[in-house]
Amino acid sequence: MTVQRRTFIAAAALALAGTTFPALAAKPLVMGFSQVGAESEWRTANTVSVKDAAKKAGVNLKFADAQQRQENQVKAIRSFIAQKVDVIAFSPVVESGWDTVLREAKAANIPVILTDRDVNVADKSLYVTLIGSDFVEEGRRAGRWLNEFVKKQPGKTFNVVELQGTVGSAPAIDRKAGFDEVTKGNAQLKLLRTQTAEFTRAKGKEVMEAFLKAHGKTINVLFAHNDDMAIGAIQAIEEAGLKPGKDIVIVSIDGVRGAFEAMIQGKLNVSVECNPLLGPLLMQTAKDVKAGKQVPKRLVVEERVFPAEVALKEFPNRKY
Ligand code: GYE
Repeated sequence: MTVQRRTFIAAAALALAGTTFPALAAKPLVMGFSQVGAESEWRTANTVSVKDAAKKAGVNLKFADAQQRQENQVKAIRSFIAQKVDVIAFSPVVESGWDTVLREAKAANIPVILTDRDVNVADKSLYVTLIGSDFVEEGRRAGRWLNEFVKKQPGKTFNVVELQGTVGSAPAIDRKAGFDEVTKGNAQLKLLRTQTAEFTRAKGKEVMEAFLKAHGKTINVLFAHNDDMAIGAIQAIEEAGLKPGKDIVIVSIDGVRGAFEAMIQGKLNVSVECNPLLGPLLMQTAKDVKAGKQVPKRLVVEERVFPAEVALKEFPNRKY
């Protein structure tokens, strides 16, 4: 084939693409995504959801794992700015300390979408929207379940220990606030200890061991800010010769598969759902933002409460 003929065919193909198949010619949206880490089952499901949704939506995803460190997230965001991505999305490990880097993104004209966790910035124009759960409401739901539970044993006082999530993170702050709000007037509940276990199983076990050493059988209730810490604590409780779910009532949050398994075995009493499947809504929102559409400042996902009694029936329907 001559050079001229080849050029002609290429030009004709391009013209065809431009007219008949515009999708082939369109440039894919490039998204830089900074993930918190891989600290929990929830986080793993969230990562899978984001990656799968990007593939399905034809979004070119640049994924960075921050290993639970804010400085890694700041670095990743700066590198996304340098690469001139179309949209930056991230799940901020903690709430504060984002003003400078978000101002840099704004100066570069790159829209920022928050997923899962909120930031604490004075200038709300530094991000377009936050897609995720209402963590205060999740904390309230955990507290309300506990209020109902203790009501069935009037006159009895319940000593509570609490495992908090990552210090300074939106879910740790908000879940505690929601739980405290609905339980503070309950004279049957007494908070013995509260400490962070960083949303991980290993830390959940370690901190629960310390709680048990200090307070032993006097602990009646554990409130864990996520299922993974509760699952770690269950091991500690069993190793101490006690029955999780019976000797110590356990309330946690997320509704991941591991929690359902623990509930089916009678070791966990309730898990408040937190939906990690944010990928499809994130991709749609990114496309809308890029197309110049107005999007709501807050997009909240629907969630439920799963007490142990329904765990077996609900298990086959669970997606994470
Ligand atoms: O509950 C926990 C994870 O930010 C909602 O982070 C998320 C929380 C989730 O590590 O398991």
